[in-house]
Amino acid sequence: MNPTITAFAQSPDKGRGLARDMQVRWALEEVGQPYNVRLVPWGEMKEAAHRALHPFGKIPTYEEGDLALFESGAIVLHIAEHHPGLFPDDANARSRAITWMFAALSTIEPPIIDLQNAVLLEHKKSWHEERLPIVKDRIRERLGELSKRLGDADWLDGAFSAGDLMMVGVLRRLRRSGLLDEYPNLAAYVARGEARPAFKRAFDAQLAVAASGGS
Ligand code: GTB
Repeated sequence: MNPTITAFAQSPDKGRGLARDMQVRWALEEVGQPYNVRLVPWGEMKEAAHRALHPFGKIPTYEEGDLALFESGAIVLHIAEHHPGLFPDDANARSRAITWMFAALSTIEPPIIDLQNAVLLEHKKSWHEERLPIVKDRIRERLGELSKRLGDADWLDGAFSAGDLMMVGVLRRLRRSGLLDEYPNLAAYVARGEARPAFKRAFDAQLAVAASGGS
């Protein structure tokens, strides 16, 4: 049975692939696993039926038989563990790929989310202009370190893995800020991820939802 994921019926990004079902779609496309999508309207996101799947009332979720998961990282990990294509065969290399997934979500992403909150939610605060450069510099610190580690390599640790998928997914959220362009090797890394056929299929599927108005 094909898994079913949830996604925004009306995504605020209008299909630019920034909502987190994108990473799940991308992982499923990488491993060639067909999937169904249940679109969740805003009004239903916090209702009991959806909260039974996602305690925090968000997307994405993942259902496969009697298994129900939430958290995009956990879902991508599950997909990578059960299909060839996103984890290396070597056990140590696999653990390193998982380490990069965690690095994406727990080291690189938090200051990026902080910037989004600053721009979207705090822009009218008296201290906004003073705080913004501090928030941006925290991101620069992490990007500088990541950029050094990546160097001239195509991917973070050998072949493309679920670690790269999660990292590219996180870094894409920076595009509008211009910060990514300060690190040409990271900008090229993201472009390499976006050029993968599986990424394009996932992106187009998400865009099609926006184009149809979420019906
Ligand atoms: N840690 C969880 C995960 O990784 O799965 C976070 C899940 C999450 O934040 N989901 C968001 C959500 O459902 C969508 S992805 N929000 C609805 C709510 O909280 O009520 C975050 C997101 C939303 C919108 C854009 N955008 O429009 O650009 C980008 C990212």
